[in-house]
Amino acid sequence: PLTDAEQADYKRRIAEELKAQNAVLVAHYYTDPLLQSLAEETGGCVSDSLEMARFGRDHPATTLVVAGVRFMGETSKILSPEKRVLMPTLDATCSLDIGCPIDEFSAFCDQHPDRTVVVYANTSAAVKARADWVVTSSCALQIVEHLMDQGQKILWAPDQHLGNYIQRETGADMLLWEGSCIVHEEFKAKALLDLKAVYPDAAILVHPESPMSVIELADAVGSTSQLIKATQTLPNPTFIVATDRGIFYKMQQGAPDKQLIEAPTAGNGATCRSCAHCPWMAMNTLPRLLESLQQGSNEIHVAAELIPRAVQPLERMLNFTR
Ligand code: CIZ
Ligand code: SF4
Repeated sequence: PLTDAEQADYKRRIAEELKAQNAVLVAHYYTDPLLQSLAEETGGCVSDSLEMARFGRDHPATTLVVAGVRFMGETSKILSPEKRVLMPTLDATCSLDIGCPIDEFSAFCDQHPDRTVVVYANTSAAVKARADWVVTSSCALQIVEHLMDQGQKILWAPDQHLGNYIQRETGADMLLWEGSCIVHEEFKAKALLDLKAVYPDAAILVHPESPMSVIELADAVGSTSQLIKATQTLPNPTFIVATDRGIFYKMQQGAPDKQLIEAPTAGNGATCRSCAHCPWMAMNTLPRLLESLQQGSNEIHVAAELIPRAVQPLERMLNFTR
């Protein structure tokens, strides 16, 4: 780990590079608080994947530095092909993206030509290019409702828990791909109930990538930005939070008097691959960020033939949620 002095030095040098290179830093809520605070201090943005995409597209900088996982960098590139997109690492992937390879997915779509293809943002550029709509957890419910109102049947990928939740809420006809997030699927209902007994005044906040048994215990279910808002609007003094612990930085900033507690997972680091913190988000560090800027390394490229097709479902989402 870096000392306080080293952290400050990295931040200063990165801020200088951002300025010199007409670059802006866009960080996800699940990244290290050091990166989130740096994004705030340098005029960048800290948000969920929907607002990261919009911010990057609309910002005048010629280089976007995306701290998050690979699909977020790719989405930025698809929406702004003329901009240079750098990432602290290109190895930060996502179990949802890995679990939905394009060949199998495309074959699945071909078997169900009567269904509108709706994919979560956590997918490759090729999967997006095969989709009719891209959604994130902050807009998935409204978009599925909209499609249902039009009488459409849906093919949903890749997160089965989010898909199940939306199906239950809307009653839409949804055929689900069976992917999952290795962070959220570890939250455990029984242990959560035990913890709630210790904090009876607490509200339980759950991201819908979690299993249904955990969602059923929630006082509020929502995307990262919706859960942050819940800590500011619900009267409870305490919140038990079932999502990546990176979110505590912005939650505590917006609700400084509230007590925030991590929802329990299966076990400790020995038994659980990803106890409330995404191992790929954690690959984003200050030294890697500085190196990427200094060397122009880890630039995101998306195959030119995919961009015109992948941009359509993304713009549909951005226009729908404007
Ligand atoms: O789990 C993720 O990767 C999330 C919540 C992405 C997003 O939509 O911000
Ligand atoms: Fe993917 Fe889960 Fe990590 Fe988000 S938290 S990037 S869904 S593995």
